[in-house]
Amino acid sequence: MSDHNNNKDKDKDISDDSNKEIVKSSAENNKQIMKLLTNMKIDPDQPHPFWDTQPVPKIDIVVEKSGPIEIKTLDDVRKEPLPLPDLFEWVHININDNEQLQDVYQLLNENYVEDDDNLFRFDYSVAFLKWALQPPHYLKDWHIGVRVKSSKKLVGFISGIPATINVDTDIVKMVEINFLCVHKKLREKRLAPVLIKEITRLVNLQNIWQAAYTAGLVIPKPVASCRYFHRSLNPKKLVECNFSALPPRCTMSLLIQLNRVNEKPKSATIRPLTKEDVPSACALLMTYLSKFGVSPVMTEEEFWHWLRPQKDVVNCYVITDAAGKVTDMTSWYTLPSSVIGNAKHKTLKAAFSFYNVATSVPLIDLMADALHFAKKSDFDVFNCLDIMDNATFLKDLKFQPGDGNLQYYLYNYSTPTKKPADIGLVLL
Ligand code: MYA
Repeated sequence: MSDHNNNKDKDKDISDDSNKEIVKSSAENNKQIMKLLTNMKIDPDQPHPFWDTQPVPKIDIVVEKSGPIEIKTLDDVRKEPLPLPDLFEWVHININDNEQLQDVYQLLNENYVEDDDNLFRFDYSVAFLKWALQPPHYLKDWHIGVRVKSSKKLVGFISGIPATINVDTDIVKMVEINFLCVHKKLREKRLAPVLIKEITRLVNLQNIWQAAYTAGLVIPKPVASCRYFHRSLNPKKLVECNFSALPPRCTMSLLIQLNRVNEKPKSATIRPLTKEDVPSACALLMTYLSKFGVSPVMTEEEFWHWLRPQKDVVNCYVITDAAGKVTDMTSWYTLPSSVIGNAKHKTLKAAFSFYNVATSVPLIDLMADALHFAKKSDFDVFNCLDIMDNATFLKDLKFQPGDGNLQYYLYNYSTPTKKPADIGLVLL
C-alpha cells in the first residue's frame, strides 16, 4: 500500500514537474510573444515596484476571461488625500479658470510626451484641453495637480474623465486617464505613482473601479500593442524637421509628387457634421464600434461633444443618403507638436485619425477625402493607429509605419490580449 502511495506521490511529483515545465515554457513563449508584439522594448522580468502592487495582470500571464481583478467597496477607500512631500500640495484644477488652464497648458507644453529622439513634444492647445477634459458629466475633482507650496508653480498633473467602455460585450463604467505629467526637474522621484494612486482614490470615491489609458511605455500589462502610421502631407517640412528622411535616390520634388493628395474629394456630397446629423451619425458609429473588443459607448450628447467640428480641435465630415441619414463619417483631431531646437520650424501641425465608418463608399475613398481636407487645412502630417479597420487602407494611401508603439491598458479589468484590429477606442 505504502509503495502504491509512494508511487502515487512519485507520479504526482512527475506530473507537478511536467506541469511546471509546461507552465514555464508557455510563460517563456508568452515573454517571447510579448517581446515581438511590443517591438523588443520590453523586459518581462523587469520588476515594477509600483505596478506590481496594482490590480493589473502580470506581464507574462495569459488572460483567458474578462472581468474585474479585485472587488472593493467604498469602505475600503481612503477618505483623505495621499501624503505628499512637505514642499508640495494637492490642488484641484478648475479648467474654466483661464489662469489655471494656462498653468496646465504650460506644464504640458514644456514637459509632456516627447518622441524617443527628443525632436518633438506634443503641444495640446488650450481649446483642445478644454474639449478633452470637459465631456458631459465630467467631474472637476478628477483634474488634479501638484503645486510647489511656496511658489504655487504647477509641477504635476493627471486627469480622469468618465467613459462607458464595451469590453468583449460587457459594458463597464470607467474613467479614461490622460495627461499624466511630472515636471522634468522632478522626474524619477516616484511622484507619478502618487498621482496615479490619488486619482484612483478620487475615482473610487465615485464608485468607479476600472480605467482605460494608453502609454508609450510597456508596463503590466497591455491589452493591445498598437502602432502609429504617418501620411506626409508636407514632405519638405517633415524632412527639414527630421520627422522623416528623404529616401535614397529620391529627390525632394519626387517626394512631393509622390505625396500629393486628391485635388477634390472623391465624394461630391461630403460635408461637415451638423447637430441634425447626430441621431443617425451616433447610431452609425455605435453599431460599427460594437464589433470591436474594446470600444466606447457614447450617448448622443457625448457623441456631439466628441465629434462637433471645432476649428483647431476636432473635425468630422459625413456623407448622407437621400433621406438625410448619415451613411459614412470620417473624423480627426488636431494635435500639433513643438519642434525642439530647429532653427526653421517651431511647430508641426498633425491631424490624428479619430473615428471613421464607411458604408456607402469604400473606407479607402473616405480616408482619401480625409487626407484631402487635412491638406487643405494645412496639416503637415496625418497620423493613424493600426486599430479598427485602419490597416485596410494604410499602405495604399501611403502611410508609413512610425517607430513608436502605443500600448492600450485597462486598470482592474483583465481581458484576453487583443490585436490592434480589435481595438475600437481612441484616447487623446
Ligand atoms: S500617458 C502619458 C504619460 N506622460 C508622459 O509621458 C509625459 C512625460 N513624462 C512624464 O511626465 C513622467 O515621465 C511621468 C512619469 C509622469 C510619465 N503610465 O515618478 P516616477 C510608472 C503609467 O519615478 P517619472 C498617460 O497620461 C513607471 O512604470 N505608469 O517616474 C496615461 C514606474 O512604476 P514601476 C507610468 O518618470 C497615464 C513609476 O511610474 C508611466 O518621474 C496612465 C515611476 O514613477 C505612464 N505613462 O514620471 C496612468 N510612466 O516602478 C495610469 C511611468 O512600477 C492610470 N510610469 O514600473 C491607471 C488608472 C488609474 C485610475 C484607476 C481608477 C479606477
